[in-house]
Amino acid sequence: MTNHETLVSPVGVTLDRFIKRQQSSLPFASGELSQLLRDIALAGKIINREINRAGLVDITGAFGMENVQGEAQQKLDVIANVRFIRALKNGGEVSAIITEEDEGIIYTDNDEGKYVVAIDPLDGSSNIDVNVSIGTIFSIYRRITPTGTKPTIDDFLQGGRSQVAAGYILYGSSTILVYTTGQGVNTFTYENSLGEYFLSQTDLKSPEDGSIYSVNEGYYNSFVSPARAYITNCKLRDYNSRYIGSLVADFHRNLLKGGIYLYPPSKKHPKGKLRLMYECYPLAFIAEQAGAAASDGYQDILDIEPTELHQRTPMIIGSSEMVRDALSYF
Ligand code: P6P
Repeated sequence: MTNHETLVSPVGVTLDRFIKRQQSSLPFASGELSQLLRDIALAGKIINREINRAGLVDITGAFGMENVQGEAQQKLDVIANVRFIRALKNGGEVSAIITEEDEGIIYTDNDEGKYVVAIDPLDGSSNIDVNVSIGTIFSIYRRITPTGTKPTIDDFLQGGRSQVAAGYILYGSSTILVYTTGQGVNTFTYENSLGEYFLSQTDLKSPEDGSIYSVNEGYYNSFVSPARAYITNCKLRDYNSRYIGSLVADFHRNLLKGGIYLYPPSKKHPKGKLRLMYECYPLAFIAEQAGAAASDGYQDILDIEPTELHQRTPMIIGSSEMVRDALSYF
């Protein structure tokens, strides 16, 4: 490879430049979706800073920074919710939002906005205040109601295969943005000192098989029997058990290394705990784009008919061979 070629290798390009390059292949390449992806990336930078700073303020609390002390008192997931809503409202491309933090549809008053967004602003709530990886999950639809009118619930309940883009931001040892627009999965690593996301992997493909399983073993006895049978077999096969309690972190590790994550129906969550619109649909879109799979035990997650905004579903997601094997127990 000549020096020139190494200089133009895609890895290392900034998110902005990458989006510009991809725009020609984006559906409805009008620039609005590109701008929307930038708006989400910006909100991710702000949340990343809040997460890193909250601990500091908690410890010292005396920096006297304007209202930060107040914000630090608030739970970080509430701060994340406010930041994402503000970024999407100011961006102008989104006409409505649903979020795990609010019961109803949030209207941005940008009725000309062509897109609606479903978002879990900060997933992994049990880990938020104890410095364990957490994440943002987002799903983007092109609205089906006429622009210029007030969006309706129908704009959200289009079904998983109508997503035009989906992704997540993982706030871990480094902050990573992973998204797809239906042309493969690309990952970006955030460089704090430069305030930029840099392309780290293009067209990521997940290993077809693996030996990591992620499930809350504490609920073993309350899971449905097919799940118990599969989990028992994972142990008999000496699989590695890895469960962080943050779906984004478990999903990302399994996507890269090969593995399976399960949240089956249980006594406490007979329909499963995870939310279809802003946890399962987006991760299932990414999984399928990366050659992995996602099911509720009986059908692909992306084929589940949505009926309500905060609908829950069981989910089995990860390496295609492992999901196929797990489904043989259901
Ligand atoms: P449990 C976090 O609340 C979450 O939605 C996922 O991120 C995580 O995998 C799961 O719930 C943890 O749930 O019941 O095992 O604590």
